Amino acid sequence: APRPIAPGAVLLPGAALGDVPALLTAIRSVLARAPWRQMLTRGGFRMSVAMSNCGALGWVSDRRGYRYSPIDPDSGQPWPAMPAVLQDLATDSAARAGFAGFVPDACLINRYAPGARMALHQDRDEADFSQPIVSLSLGLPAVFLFGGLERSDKPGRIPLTHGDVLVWGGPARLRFHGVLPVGDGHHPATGACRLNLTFRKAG
Ligand code: MD3
Ligand code: FE
Repeated sequence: APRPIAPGAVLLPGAALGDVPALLTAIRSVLARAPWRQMLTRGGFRMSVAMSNCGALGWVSDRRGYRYSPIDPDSGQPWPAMPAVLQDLATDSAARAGFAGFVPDACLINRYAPGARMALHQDRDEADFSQPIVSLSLGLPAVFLFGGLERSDKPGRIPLTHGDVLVWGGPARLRFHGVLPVGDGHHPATGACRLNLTFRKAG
Protein backbone atom coordinates (compact mmCIF):
# COMPACT_ATOMS: atom_id res chain seq x y z
CA ALA A 1 0.00 0.00 0.00
CA PRO A 2 1.23 3.55 -0.70
CA ARG A 3 2.92 5.07 2.36
CA PRO A 4 3.07 8.88 2.72
CA ILE A 5 6.60 9.94 3.77
CA ALA A 6 6.07 13.70 3.81
CA PRO A 7 3.63 16.08 2.12
CA GLY A 8 4.01 15.36 -1.61
CA ALA A 9 6.20 12.27 -1.07
CA VAL A 10 4.86 8.73 -1.32
CA LEU A 11 6.69 5.39 -0.89
CA LEU A 12 5.30 2.45 -2.87
CA PRO A 13 7.01 -0.48 -1.10
CA GLY A 14 7.94 -3.29 -3.45
CA ALA A 15 5.92 -1.74 -6.29
CA ALA A 16 8.40 -2.94 -8.93
CA LEU A 17 8.94 -6.49 -7.62
CA GLY A 18 6.73 -8.11 -10.26
CA ASP A 19 8.64 -6.43 -13.09
CA VAL A 20 12.23 -7.02 -11.97
CA PRO A 21 13.35 -9.40 -14.75
CA ALA A 22 11.96 -7.13 -17.48
CA LEU A 23 13.41 -4.03 -15.78
CA LEU A 24 16.88 -5.61 -15.54
CA THR A 25 16.77 -6.67 -19.18
CA ALA A 26 15.82 -3.10 -20.17
CA ILE A 27 18.60 -1.61 -18.03
CA ARG A 28 21.18 -3.98 -19.58
CA SER A 29 20.08 -2.94 -23.07
CA VAL A 30 20.60 0.73 -22.18
CA LEU A 31 24.03 0.03 -20.64
CA ALA A 32 25.16 -1.83 -23.78
CA ARG A 33 24.99 1.50 -25.65
CA ALA A 34 25.63 3.96 -22.80
CA PRO A 35 28.06 2.23 -20.40
CA TRP A 36 28.62 3.21 -16.78
CA ARG A 37 30.80 6.24 -16.16
CA GLN A 38 31.81 8.18 -13.04
CA MET A 39 31.30 11.84 -13.86
CA LEU A 40 33.25 14.77 -12.48
CA THR A 41 31.65 17.36 -10.22
CA ARG A 42 32.00 21.01 -11.07
CA GLY A 43 34.77 21.07 -8.47
CA GLY A 44 36.69 18.33 -10.34
CA PHE A 45 35.99 15.43 -7.96
CA ARG A 46 34.99 12.06 -9.40
CA MET A 47 31.61 10.92 -8.10
CA SER A 48 31.48 7.62 -6.19
CA VAL A 49 28.22 6.77 -7.99
CA ALA A 50 28.52 5.46 -11.57
CA MET A 51 25.83 6.71 -13.96
CA SER A 52 24.13 6.28 -17.31
CA ASN A 53 20.92 7.65 -18.84
CA CYS A 54 18.14 6.81 -21.23
CA GLY A 55 15.40 8.93 -22.76
CA ALA A 56 15.46 12.11 -24.82
CA LEU A 57 17.55 13.88 -22.19
CA GLY A 58 20.32 12.68 -19.88
CA TRP A 59 21.76 14.28 -16.77
CA VAL A 60 25.46 15.07 -17.14
CA SER A 61 28.09 16.65 -14.92
CA ASP A 62 31.58 17.92 -15.68
CA ARG A 63 33.79 20.86 -14.77
CA ARG A 64 31.32 23.14 -16.58
CA GLY A 65 28.56 22.12 -14.15
CA TYR A 66 25.36 20.07 -14.14
CA ARG A 67 22.82 20.01 -16.98
CA TYR A 68 20.59 17.86 -19.17
CA SER A 69 21.89 16.94 -22.62
CA PRO A 70 20.30 15.06 -25.57
CA ILE A 71 23.78 13.66 -26.41
CA ASP A 72 25.88 11.19 -24.41
CA PRO A 73 29.22 12.99 -24.15
CA ASP A 74 31.09 9.64 -24.05
CA SER A 75 29.65 8.31 -27.32
CA GLY A 76 28.68 11.53 -29.10
CA GLN A 77 25.34 9.81 -29.83
CA PRO A 78 21.83 10.40 -28.47
CA TRP A 79 21.05 8.52 -25.25
CA PRO A 80 19.25 5.20 -25.78
CA ALA A 81 15.47 5.52 -25.94
CA MET A 82 13.64 4.91 -22.68
CA PRO A 83 12.39 1.29 -22.74
CA ALA A 84 8.59 1.05 -22.42
CA VAL A 85 8.80 -1.10 -19.26
CA LEU A 86 10.69 1.73 -17.53
CA GLN A 87 8.46 4.56 -18.74
CA ASP A 88 5.32 2.61 -17.85
CA LEU A 89 6.57 1.93 -14.32
CA ALA A 90 7.23 5.64 -13.83
CA THR A 91 3.90 6.77 -15.27
CA ASP A 92 1.89 4.17 -13.31
CA SER A 93 3.75 4.89 -10.04
CA ALA A 94 3.24 8.65 -10.39
CA ALA A 95 -0.47 8.10 -11.00
CA ARG A 96 -0.75 5.91 -7.88
CA ALA A 97 0.84 8.76 -5.91
CA GLY A 98 -1.61 11.34 -7.28
CA PHE A 99 0.36 12.68 -10.27
CA ALA A 100 -1.71 11.63 -13.29
CA GLY A 101 -0.25 12.14 -16.77
CA PHE A 102 3.45 12.04 -15.79
CA VAL A 103 5.52 11.35 -18.94
CA PRO A 104 9.26 11.31 -18.17
CA ASP A 105 11.75 12.41 -20.83
CA ALA A 106 14.84 11.54 -18.76
CA CYS A 107 15.91 8.49 -16.77
CA LEU A 108 19.15 8.71 -14.79
CA ILE A 109 20.54 5.31 -13.80
CA ASN A 110 22.75 5.35 -10.69
CA ARG A 111 24.97 2.45 -9.59
CA TYR A 112 26.18 2.35 -5.99
CA ALA A 113 29.00 -0.07 -5.29
CA PRO A 114 29.64 -0.66 -1.57
CA GLY A 115 30.93 2.61 -0.10
CA ALA A 116 29.33 4.81 -2.76
CA ARG A 117 27.10 7.60 -1.47
CA MET A 118 25.27 10.70 -2.60
CA ALA A 119 25.75 13.89 -0.64
CA LEU A 120 22.77 16.00 0.40
CA HIS A 121 21.55 18.02 -2.60
CA GLN A 122 18.48 19.45 -4.30
CA ASP A 123 17.32 18.42 -7.80
CA ARG A 124 16.91 21.73 -9.58
CA ASP A 125 18.26 21.22 -13.10
CA GLU A 126 14.77 20.46 -14.45
CA ALA A 127 12.61 23.03 -16.23
CA ASP A 128 9.32 22.60 -14.33
CA PHE A 129 9.29 21.88 -10.58
CA SER A 130 5.54 21.14 -10.71
CA GLN A 131 6.52 17.81 -12.32
CA PRO A 132 7.29 15.00 -9.84
CA ILE A 133 10.34 12.73 -9.76
CA VAL A 134 9.88 8.96 -9.55
CA SER A 135 12.72 6.82 -8.17
CA LEU A 136 13.16 3.04 -8.33
CA SER A 137 15.57 1.13 -6.08
CA LEU A 138 16.97 -2.29 -7.02
CA GLY A 139 19.48 -4.60 -5.38
CA LEU A 140 21.37 -3.83 -2.17
CA PRO A 141 19.50 -1.78 0.44
CA ALA A 142 20.41 1.80 1.30
CA VAL A 143 19.46 4.49 3.77
CA PHE A 144 17.89 7.46 2.05
CA LEU A 145 18.20 10.88 3.70
CA PHE A 146 15.42 13.41 3.24
CA GLY A 147 15.85 16.88 4.59
CA GLY A 148 13.87 20.07 4.32
CA LEU A 149 13.99 23.03 2.01
CA GLU A 150 17.14 24.39 3.71
CA ARG A 151 20.44 22.53 3.61
CA SER A 152 20.71 22.96 7.38
CA ASP A 153 17.41 21.11 8.09
CA LYS A 154 18.18 17.86 9.90
CA PRO A 155 17.40 14.97 7.52
CA GLY A 156 15.16 12.02 8.31
CA ARG A 157 16.11 8.50 7.25
CA ILE A 158 14.17 5.96 5.19
CA PRO A 159 15.48 2.48 4.42
CA LEU A 160 15.04 1.71 0.71
CA THR A 161 15.01 -1.88 -0.44
CA HIS A 162 14.83 -3.87 -3.66
CA GLY A 163 11.72 -3.04 -5.68
CA ASP A 164 10.72 0.09 -3.78
CA VAL A 165 9.42 3.08 -5.72
CA LEU A 166 9.37 6.64 -4.33
CA VAL A 167 7.43 9.54 -5.81
CA TRP A 168 8.39 13.13 -4.96
CA GLY A 169 6.28 16.04 -6.05
CA GLY A 170 4.43 19.11 -4.91
CA PRO A 171 5.84 20.53 -1.67
CA ALA A 172 8.47 17.74 -1.46
CA ARG A 173 9.96 18.41 -4.89
CA LEU A 174 12.76 20.74 -3.73
CA ARG A 175 13.66 19.02 -0.47
CA PHE A 176 17.31 18.25 0.15
CA HIS A 177 18.07 14.53 -0.07
CA GLY A 178 20.96 12.07 -0.25
CA VAL A 179 22.05 8.48 0.25
CA LEU A 180 24.33 7.13 3.02
CA PRO A 181 27.28 4.96 1.93
CA VAL A 182 25.96 1.60 0.72
CA GLY A 183 27.17 -1.34 2.78
CA ASP A 184 28.90 -4.48 1.58
CA GLY A 185 26.71 -7.28 0.40
CA HIS A 186 25.40 -9.32 -2.47
CA HIS A 187 21.93 -9.24 -3.96
CA PRO A 188 20.64 -11.98 -6.28
CA ALA A 189 19.23 -9.43 -8.74
CA THR A 190 22.17 -7.01 -9.02
CA GLY A 191 25.21 -8.62 -7.42
CA ALA A 192 27.32 -6.35 -5.21
CA CYS A 193 25.55 -3.08 -5.94
CA ARG A 194 22.46 -0.94 -5.55
CA LEU A 195 20.78 0.54 -8.63
CA ASN A 196 18.59 3.61 -8.50
CA LEU A 197 16.66 4.96 -11.46
CA THR A 198 15.20 8.47 -11.32
CA PHE A 199 12.56 9.43 -13.85
CA ARG A 200 12.05 13.12 -14.59
CA LYS A 201 10.36 15.51 -16.94
CA ALA A 202 13.55 17.50 -17.46
CA GLY A 203 12.81 19.56 -20.58
C1 MD3 B 1 13.53 13.94 -3.12
N1 MD3 B 1 19.23 9.85 -6.36
O1 MD3 B 1 19.74 11.02 -8.73
S1 MD3 B 1 16.42 8.77 -5.35
C2 MD3 B 1 19.44 11.78 -7.79
O2 MD3 B 1 19.02 6.92 -4.54
C3 MD3 B 1 19.19 11.20 -6.45
O3 MD3 B 1 20.21 7.47 -6.24
C4 MD3 B 1 19.11 9.20 -5.09
O4 MD3 B 1 18.98 11.91 -5.54
C5 MD3 B 1 19.45 7.75 -5.32
O5 MD3 B 1 19.31 13.00 -7.90
C6 MD3 B 1 17.80 9.38 -4.46
C7 MD3 B 1 15.08 9.53 -4.48
C8 MD3 B 1 14.85 10.98 -4.80
C9 MD3 B 1 15.07 11.47 -6.05
C10 MD3 B 1 14.79 12.79 -6.33
C11 MD3 B 1 14.26 13.62 -5.35
C12 MD3 B 1 14.35 11.79 -3.84
C13 MD3 B 1 14.05 13.12 -4.10
C14 MD3 B 1 13.92 14.97 -5.62
C15 MD3 B 1 13.38 15.76 -4.64
C16 MD3 B 1 13.20 15.26 -3.38
FE1 FE C 1 18.57 13.92 -6.24
